[in-house]
Amino acid sequence: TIADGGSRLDAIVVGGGISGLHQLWELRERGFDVRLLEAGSGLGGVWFWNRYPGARFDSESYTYGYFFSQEIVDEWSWTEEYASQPETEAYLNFVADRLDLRRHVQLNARVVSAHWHEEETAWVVTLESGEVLRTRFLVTALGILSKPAFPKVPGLEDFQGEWHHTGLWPDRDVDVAGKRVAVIGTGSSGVQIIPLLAKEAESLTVFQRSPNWCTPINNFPIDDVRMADIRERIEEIYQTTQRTPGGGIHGPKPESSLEMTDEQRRAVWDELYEAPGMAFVMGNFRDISVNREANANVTAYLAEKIRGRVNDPAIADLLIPTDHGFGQKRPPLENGYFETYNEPNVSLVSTIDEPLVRYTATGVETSARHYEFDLVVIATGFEAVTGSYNTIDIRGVDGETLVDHWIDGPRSYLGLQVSGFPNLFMVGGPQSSSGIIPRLTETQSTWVAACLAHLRDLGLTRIATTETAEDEWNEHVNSGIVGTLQEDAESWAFGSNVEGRRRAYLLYAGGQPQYRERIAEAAEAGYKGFDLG
Ligand code: NA7
Repeated sequence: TIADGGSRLDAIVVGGGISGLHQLWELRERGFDVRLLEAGSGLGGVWFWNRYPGARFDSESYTYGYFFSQEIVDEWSWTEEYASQPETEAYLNFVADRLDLRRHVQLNARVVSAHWHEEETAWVVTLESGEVLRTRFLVTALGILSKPAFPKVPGLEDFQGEWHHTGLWPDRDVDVAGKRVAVIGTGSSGVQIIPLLAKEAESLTVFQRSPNWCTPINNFPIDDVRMADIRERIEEIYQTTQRTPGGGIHGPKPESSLEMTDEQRRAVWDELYEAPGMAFVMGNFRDISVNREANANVTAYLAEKIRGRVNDPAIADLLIPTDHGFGQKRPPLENGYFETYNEPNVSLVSTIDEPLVRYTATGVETSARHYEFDLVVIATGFEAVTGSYNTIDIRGVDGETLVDHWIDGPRSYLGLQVSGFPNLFMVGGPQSSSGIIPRLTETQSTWVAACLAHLRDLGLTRIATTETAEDEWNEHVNSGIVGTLQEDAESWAFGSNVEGRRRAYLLYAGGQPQYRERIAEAAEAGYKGFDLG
């Protein structure tokens, strides 16, 4: 190990989700003295915290899970094409046990600060408990959607009923039967939980700010025969995930939908609408994501689907987005979502027409009236990507804070490092993420582990990216999004779901294959853009 006495670790990984666990394994395999710090009382990250009813993958279970370990592939059987939260949480715990990762894991270890000490060439990491750890390298695997965002509506502390954020759901049954329930927010989380709450609640009131272009998930069970087939094809499946922009099995159709007749493209869309998972979203014609006319056609097709599934035309109108076209922001996948609004106990309130004013002791007041609730479900999403970084006091060279460095939006080189923050690596950080996150972060964590091994081989202890390299990456990331249809919509990819948050692009629009190529090139060129010392 690099350790030269004292109690300094070689590396600390912050975050015990699917990305952090893989990073831990990579570093441990290469013989580093590594510890993983996790704020929660269990492993799983997103799949530990988001235990609300209906939480599940909308990418295929076997494309979300790990490919790197033959034992895991051989010994784990997924039971559904799109696994539910309990199954995924169990999977990640199985992985931790099977690969003997737990002895490097510290749970209930919330990091409050990480300060760079140049004279020690080390990060000094302080936990909420007051415990102080020293490490040569620090790797953050904080998750892109992990810091819950709340509506800026006052008075939650006055509400006498029960309330939960979907991203902080308690580890117990929440009693819904016979209750008057509210849901605020209709993104992926809202769309997953709403149909299930509607089945049990006495009444369900959905507060919607913007509707989404939801498409059916068409989930199905995986039996032994299918699981055996998946195992047999695992290498081929993996290779597909490495070629598609989103890291899944669905890639865009190269044909132009505009060159087809209306009947021809409708036939394709009918098929995709019935197909499982992200087929409609990621396996659609390439031109719908870049050409406004092509996009308007598919958007009209989906509006018709919504009208066909919702009995009351006025409600259907409310559920049809008018502020963005299909795919301009990440569409939720649904199971019976639209039909839920045909149920007599379900009502839909637009917070555009009727803004939320405050919570009261017994419910919620809007600009129009007061509603009484026993349970309020807050499904307003997350302070995406950089939100989780803002919860830690991270200080680099000369005490500069990361918050200050990112005041005008995130900046990084390759989404891996930030100038002025030596020996700090991000996996699943800003300016790198897109698509199926584990497919991205596995590339990053392998890269980071190889980089640290390279430094060790050369007897070096410090790696820091330059401002020039950071400027170039910033330019590359931002020029990739300017003028696109995605840029023309308000979504969490720009932080727009959170009122008052400065608009800045948080993701990487170049696709996973290009990203992989870029970071591999930098490493092959002797860690171009980094100063090694
Ligand atoms: P999302 O997708 O960010 O959705 C949050 C939802 O909450 C969205 O409908 C927001 O409306 C709504 N929202 C946010 N603030 C308010 C206020 N103040 N009042 C009413 N409604 C509000 O988060 P999710 O948790 O559903 O999903 C996150 C990701 O997880 C998802 O994309 C998948 O990748 C998995 P808006 O559209 O901003 O007007």
